[in-house]
Amino acid sequence: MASEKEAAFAATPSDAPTVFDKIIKKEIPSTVVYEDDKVLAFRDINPQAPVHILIVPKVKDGLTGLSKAEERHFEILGRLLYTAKLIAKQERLDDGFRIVINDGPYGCQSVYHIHVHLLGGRQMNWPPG
Ligand code: IU
Repeated sequence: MASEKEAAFAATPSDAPTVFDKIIKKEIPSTVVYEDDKVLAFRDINPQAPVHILIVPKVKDGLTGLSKAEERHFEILGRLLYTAKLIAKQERLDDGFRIVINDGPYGCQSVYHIHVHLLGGRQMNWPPG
């Protein structure tokens, strides 16, 4: 499998449907840990920590990445972060966790459907790579 960096540079930033649409529609299996009418959260297929969960809006509404955010996205952006907090509790990440939103090639974004990474279960390092 290509490295995340290679995948990010190979990805074409666009508003086209992505693999996440198929995961949301359950056309591709995933391990869902949380779902409501607006948000789906599932385990990352290539985990970078003992707990690595992606939290995605069910409707992209132009939000390919955070850099495309507009005022109409305030509610869903807040909901994504609040859901991350709920799942951190559900996963018992009581000693801490990390939230990541990659944006664009330099941010190592490979899927152009905004998503919040929730990482935990080990000591994180700083600065990040
Ligand atoms: P990124 O921030 O765009 O780089 O994150 C995309 C993530 O989606 C990355 O961590 C992949 O491992 C993950 N992923 C997945 O969980 N299931 C898939 O079918 C595909 C990517 I493609």
